[in-house]
Amino acid sequence: MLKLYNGSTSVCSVKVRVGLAEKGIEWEDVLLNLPKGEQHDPEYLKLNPNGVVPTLVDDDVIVIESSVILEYVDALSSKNTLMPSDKAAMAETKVWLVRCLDIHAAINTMTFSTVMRDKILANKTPEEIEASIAKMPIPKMAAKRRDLIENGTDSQHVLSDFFTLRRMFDDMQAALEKSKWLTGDQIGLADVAVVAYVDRLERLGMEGLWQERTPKVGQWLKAMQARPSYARALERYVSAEESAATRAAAQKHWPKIKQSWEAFLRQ
Ligand SMILES: N[C@@H](CCC(=O)N[C@@H](CS)C(=O)NCC(=O)O)C(=O)O
Repeated sequence: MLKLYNGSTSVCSVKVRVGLAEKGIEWEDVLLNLPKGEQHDPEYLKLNPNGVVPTLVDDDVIVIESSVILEYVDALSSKNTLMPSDKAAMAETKVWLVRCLDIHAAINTMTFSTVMRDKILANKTPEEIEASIAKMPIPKMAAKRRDLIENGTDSQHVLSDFFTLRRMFDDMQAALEKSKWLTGDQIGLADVAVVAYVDRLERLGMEGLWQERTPKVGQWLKAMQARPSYARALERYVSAEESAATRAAAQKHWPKIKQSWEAFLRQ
């Protein structure tokens, strides 16, 4: 059986779990405790030298990068094919998969400049924080984490990632004005790849980012959340209490984010 090294609430883990559930493929979870730093264990680094989840192990094949894993999983069986067969839709899908790298970075910024920062500052000493950052194998990621913890929502990353978010919402709105799903009338790999990121923003109480300007994003999110794959990939990993606590913790950040977002949109 496929083995998925992943994190219960990690967005790119959710993304792959949604894909597996949409395909109707069973998998075995190996859940890593990310706040504890299990992704930096030397044994795990042999599977994923980037020190991140998810990693898929299919016998002797090791696949990293959530978008690549999604394509791999889709190719495993011809049942519930997610990659569109239409050439233009296929190209659009691949562009969404590439864009996920930037989208992930933006979602990481919104999460770590707000609730994760609060959690880290409340539970770790400065020495412990530095020690966990020092274990991150990619210097660029470590520098960003340090910056988000030092500066929170004042970090330079928040403003620069607004650009990614605005383009994502605008392009989603345009696509969803044409068809029910991002690349056509059937759910596809692009929908599966993006849903966890938008869902995370909603969990952070940031739905105000799309409600007025790009309302199709919210309708699409609801449609994705109503699918059985969402319950299989997300709800069974995160309790209602945990979700409510995250939303409550995020609430205090929204006024500042809203103000900066509106200023950014006026530019
Ligand atoms: N581009 C990678 C990003 C993976 C990634 O950053 N994963 C996060 C969780 S969503 C992680 O493992 N973070 C661990 C850490 O920050 O130390 C992918 O899509 O697989």
